[in-house]
Amino acid sequence: MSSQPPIDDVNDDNITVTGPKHWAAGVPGVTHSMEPAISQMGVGRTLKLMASLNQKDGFDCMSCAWPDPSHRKLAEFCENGAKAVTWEANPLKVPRNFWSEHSVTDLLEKSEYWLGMQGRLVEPVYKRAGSDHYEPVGWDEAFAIIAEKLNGLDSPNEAAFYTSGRTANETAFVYQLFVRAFGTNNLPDCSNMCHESTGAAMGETLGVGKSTIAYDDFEKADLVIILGQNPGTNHPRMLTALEDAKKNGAKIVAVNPLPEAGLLRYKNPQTVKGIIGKGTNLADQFLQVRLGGDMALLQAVSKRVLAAEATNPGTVLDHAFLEEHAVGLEEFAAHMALVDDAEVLEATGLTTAEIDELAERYISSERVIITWAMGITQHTKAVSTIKEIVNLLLLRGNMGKPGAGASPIRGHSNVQGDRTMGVWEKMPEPFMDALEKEFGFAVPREHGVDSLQGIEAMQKGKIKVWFAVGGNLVAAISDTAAAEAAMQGTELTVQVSTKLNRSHAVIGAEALILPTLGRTEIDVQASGAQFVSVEDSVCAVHASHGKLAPIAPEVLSEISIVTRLARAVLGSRSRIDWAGFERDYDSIRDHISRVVDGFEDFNTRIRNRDGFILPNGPRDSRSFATSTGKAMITVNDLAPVERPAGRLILQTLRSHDQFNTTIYSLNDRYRGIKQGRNVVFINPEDLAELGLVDGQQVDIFSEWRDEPDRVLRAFRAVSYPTAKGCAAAYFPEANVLIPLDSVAEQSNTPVSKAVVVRIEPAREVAKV
Ligand SMILES: Nc1nc2c(c(=O)[nH]1)N[C@H]1C(S)=C(S)[C@@H](COP(=O)(O)OP(=O)(O)OC[C@H]3O[C@@H](n4cnc5c(=O)[nH]c(N)nc54)[C@H](O)[C@@H]3O)O[C@H]1N2
Ligand SMILES: Nc1nc2c(c(=O)[nH]1)N[C@H]1C(S)=C(S)[C@@H](COP(=O)(O)OP(=O)(O)OC[C@H]3O[C@@H](n4cnc5c(=O)[nH]c(N)nc54)[C@H](O)[C@@H]3O)O[C@H]1N2
Ligand SMILES: [Mo]
Repeated sequence: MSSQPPIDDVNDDNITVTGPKHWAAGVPGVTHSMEPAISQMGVGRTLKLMASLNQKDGFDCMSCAWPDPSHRKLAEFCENGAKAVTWEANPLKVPRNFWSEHSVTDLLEKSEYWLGMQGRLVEPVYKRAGSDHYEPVGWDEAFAIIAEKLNGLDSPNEAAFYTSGRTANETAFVYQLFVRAFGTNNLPDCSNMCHESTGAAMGETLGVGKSTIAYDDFEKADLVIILGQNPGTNHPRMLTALEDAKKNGAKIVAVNPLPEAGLLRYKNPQTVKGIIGKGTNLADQFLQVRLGGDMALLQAVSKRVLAAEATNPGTVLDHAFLEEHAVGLEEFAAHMALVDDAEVLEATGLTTAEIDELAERYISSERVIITWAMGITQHTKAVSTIKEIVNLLLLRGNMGKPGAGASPIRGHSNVQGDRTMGVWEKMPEPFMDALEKEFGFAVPREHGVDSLQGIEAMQKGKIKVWFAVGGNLVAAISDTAAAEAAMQGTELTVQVSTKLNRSHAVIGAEALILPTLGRTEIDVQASGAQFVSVEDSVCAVHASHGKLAPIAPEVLSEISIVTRLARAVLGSRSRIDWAGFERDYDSIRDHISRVVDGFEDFNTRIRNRDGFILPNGPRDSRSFATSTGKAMITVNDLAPVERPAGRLILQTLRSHDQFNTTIYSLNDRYRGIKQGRNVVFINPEDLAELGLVDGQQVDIFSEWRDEPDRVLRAFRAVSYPTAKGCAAAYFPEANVLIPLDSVAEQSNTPVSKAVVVRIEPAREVAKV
């Protein structure tokens, strides 16, 4: 299919490969984080920022949704948080002559890395139909252009309004309110590509799509099982919580096709031992599972739990819990009896002894937490796999008691809060009723499009306007070529952004870029300095106060942009006090307190230094708002990932130096890669079987149904200890390989962790 977007403009001969590291963080982590910050921002700005990062009167780190402990350390941030902050707070600006010097065609030739390095966006720019250049435009004119376009559509459903998970609660609330007042539920967001499978599985089985534990539960657990997650890179502060859990006697099991550095050993930069010592061995058991093998593994463990109960009746299952709070045990037990051991071994690539050991650990632990992230959610059987996580936990009552529960670890720092605030194409009816009651307009009830359906609707010409608060959809979603063509077929695209990315070059006939303040910056409105709030992975809501002067006086906050847009688009059609929202964010919080469950008295409680924790039925009272009113043990049919002969299963993942589509550097220190990203990690036995050698240039073909192969050319094969039959390459480069309709059942999430690929020697060697 069509060619790949430009990847790094580097000479592939510069790539150095030294093999995986077995420990994470420690002093190198700290120096790695501070060096770029100090060199890009100077000592003064760096110290000011780092001293308030994740502190109670400071701002919330925008890197991930890992929660804050209530006793915060002086430096409550990690290497990758520091990178994210530096990336935003670097005072470099995109200069005005940039727009005349670089055409859109020119920007299409640039890599994500180059685009991100151009500095902060500081003025609105507009690309007219027929022109190949953006040009500066005033704010009022920009809003007028959008209003005219939106109001000229045949139906509000011809526009879609995307959100990336950095958007704060207050912004998300006014944004969804504007979109629904405009008349559509087309509110796709990055969750659709992220934890959507989690929401679907947990919502159905537990009645809540969020973590059922609190931060302190980690230190109370006997066993923490980490499935499909790379905390050393993506949630580095989680390693401190795991270390604390270990100190209190917990055992840790990591299940992953890759021996990720942070899962094996951790050197805590906050302790002397971490700085000069060997650090803490984290995983007591490492299970090198095959891609997509987790569902089989979970079923095999549940089968052993049930077998142990049969041998010693009354001693293994938590009968009191099951009788009072759960349904479905009998059907589940009957189904587990049919689990085929040979099929499990094939799907997981593990040995019987390894699975027995995990089952024994589970049975002998009174308090178990299971955490997971993208290694679980981005598979065809993701929703079923998460239901199996729930099943396993329920069998022994690991729900709603200290030190136990299901803990999806979120990605973007406020992706969970955005959902709570109503950013969802299919918000439940009670929320819509509350919104209607509060604001007195007819809220549209027809479900909107998710991210993938948005692309498909563009392909059919049904979506003509794409508006995005943050994010980089064309780079983040599957099948880059198809997604880009779809986006380029729209009439108007609008990006509200801090920095340039590919989505500013892959645009509709007309396009606008609206620069906005980031979380590090002070947001002053008519009533004074404002703050916003976020919700972390364990449902804790707290305030975030910007600390730096805005990058430029013309740049508007996201709330200013959304409320001014609402006024321009809706005019006298809307009786909502948008100007009042902009003037004082407390007025937004007043409405939220009446519309969103758990936010009563929001303005008072958000001013507590610790914020507050949202109610959670399973966690607080073992109550489950499901269709049966009980926790649901479910029956799910196993369908392991099939690997045709001579093919590999490829996962796409993050390097240590990127945040999603933002590339901080071309290195991946923990995996021993420097100065390049065009690599594919392959097990040495697979390399030999394919007749390839380490370091060879290869082409990667993705085979899907009877469609022509998708291809990624001139990648370097890296011999790496990944599970046999399983390869890995970096996202977003490898997204060209993921077919648009390869999606998780029920959640419609792209299957980014299991692409069937054929790997061949490169037809041409990369340009030097
Ligand atoms: N620094 C930094 N922090 C981030 C991000 C970032 O890009 N950079 N992104 C944020 C976002 S939005 C998210 S969603 C999270 C993502 O956090 P992660 O989910 O940790 O991110 P990935 O890099 O996709 O890593 C997936 C992990 O799952 C493993 N895996 C893949 N497939 C399977 C499988 O089938 N089974 C099992 N058991 N394991 C598997 C991979 O080997 C890898 O270790 O991180 C957030 N935090
Ligand atoms: N193949 C593959 N694809 C994946 C994944 C994968 O593992 N593999 N992971 C998926 C996941 S988990 C996710 S969450 C999505 C991510 O998808 P997105 O959320 O759409 O992508 P990001 O790269 O996080 O968006 C980065 C952009 O956000 C803008 N930005 C940054 N800060 C701010 C801010 O404060 N305000 C505003 N308005 N804009 C800001 C910047 O312009 C930046 O370039 O990607 C998904 N795609
Ligand atoms: Mo994510």
